[in-house]
Amino acid sequence: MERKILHFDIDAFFASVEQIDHPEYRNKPLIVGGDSDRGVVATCSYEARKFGVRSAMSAVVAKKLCPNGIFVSGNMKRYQEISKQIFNFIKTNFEQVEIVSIDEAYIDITACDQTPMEIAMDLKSTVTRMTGLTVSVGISYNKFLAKLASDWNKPNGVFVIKKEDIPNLLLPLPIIRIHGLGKKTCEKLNNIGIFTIEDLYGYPQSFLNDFLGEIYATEIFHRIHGIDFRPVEEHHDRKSYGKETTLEEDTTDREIIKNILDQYLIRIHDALEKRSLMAKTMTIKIKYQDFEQFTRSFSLEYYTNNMRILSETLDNTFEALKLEKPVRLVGLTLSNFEDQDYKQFNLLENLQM
Ligand code: TTP
Ligand code: MG
Repeated sequence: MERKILHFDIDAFFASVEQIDHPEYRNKPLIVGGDSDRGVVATCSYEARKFGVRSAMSAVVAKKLCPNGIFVSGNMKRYQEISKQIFNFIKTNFEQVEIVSIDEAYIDITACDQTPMEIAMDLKSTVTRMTGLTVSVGISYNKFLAKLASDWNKPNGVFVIKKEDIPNLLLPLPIIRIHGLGKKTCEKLNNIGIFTIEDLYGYPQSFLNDFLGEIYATEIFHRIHGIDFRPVEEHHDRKSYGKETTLEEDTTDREIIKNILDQYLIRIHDALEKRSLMAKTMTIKIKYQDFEQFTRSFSLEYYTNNMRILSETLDNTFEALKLEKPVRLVGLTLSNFEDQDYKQFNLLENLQM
């Protein structure tokens, strides 16, 4: 039976929360995260996007593009609180929910009585009533297409992708729209004249192996043909959570690197919170300009999900790390998990909570 999958994504999440909490920011180009000149943009309002400002861009570049932009450092606690409120509502009302980030979830609505469009409209209006935020919703028969659909007419959009829309709807899309295909891989493909999904259609699956490795190549090849078997999974049985990225420009600047790691920690911490997990081991990964790479790990004596302890661990591990050459890639992983329900009494943690 064909599945019905809904993808839910809050519009300009951190920036929209700031605009709700501070009416003076409304309808203005607002940039969250660019605290200092060394800062990195976490997100920005749609008003700022008109100027080309984007997530993960340096604050310096953002300021150049949008000189009248208002920069705020953000309030992670508040974003987490709102995220929890929304996802608690969703989890209470739907059986099969997979929360994938602080503002994004998949819901398997195959067994629901209402039509997908009714569900989408109800969900959108309830969340807006509850929080003042707008969300975009995508509906399709698998996760890849549902996510593509929620992105289709953001902000405040709803879009349905049906079987008969494939492949025509996919063909003209630039390959960067394929969820899972990174910026660097896209650049490499662009360099050999592949710009759209249609361009990729001319090649066999094995062609992608050189770029992505065989297993991942199969998955991406499926996706461009509208196939995605991944189930909506309530609990990820993962051994680690991590995030890494190739920098826009290689750098020797420790502050830039630390800033990125700090942002990753926030996101990874959030992912653990959502799954009631605590971690013991933190690993920083660095790849130099010449592709030499190394990792530095630190294991605590106890499991924790306390942000303050995790931040200190990151500060100390990073402090001890020597950078000898320009860096092209930075990554952070937390591993060695335990479920919060099995949390042992820990004096240090209890004191710091
Ligand atoms: P996104 O959903 O990717 O972005 P968004 O909600 O701001 O905008 P959109 O309307 O396009 O969905 O990410 C959710 C939040 O996660 C975002 O508000 C801020 C945070 N974030 C970062 O801190 N760093 C990042 O690089 C990205 C992409 C997001
Ligand atoms: Mg979003």
